[in-house]
Amino acid sequence: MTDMPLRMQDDDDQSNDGGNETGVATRIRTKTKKPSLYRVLLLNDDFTPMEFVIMVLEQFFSKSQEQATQIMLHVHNNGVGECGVFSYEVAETKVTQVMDFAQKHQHPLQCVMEKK
Ligand code: TYC
Repeated sequence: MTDMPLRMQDDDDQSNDGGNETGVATRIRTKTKKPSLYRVLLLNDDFTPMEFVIMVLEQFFSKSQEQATQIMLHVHNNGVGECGVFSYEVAETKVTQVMDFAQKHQHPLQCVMEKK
């Protein structure tokens, strides 16, 4: 989509400028930007307990016990798996929450984000 053309405000020429159009030029921006989306991923490791990963998926990604178990097993078997898709700010918050929680419990669980 293209911007609207320049438009003169105050172009009624009451300003004694002899038609010089000294009004303020304004541009109406009509472009809208869709926010970019980011996948939040969990990475497999050999040490983080399966139950802990399930808890992370339930607590931070609002997954049911069944969904959480499926995602955890997918990560366990494939090395990586998707927890959800979010705006940049939300994805960044999720990654920080998971990494802080894992560190607090001394598990090496890794959580990353990637642009879709
Ligand atoms: N591989 C881990 C185990 O056997 C379980 C695990 C699953 C770890 C998913 C991390 O993101 C992960 N205990």
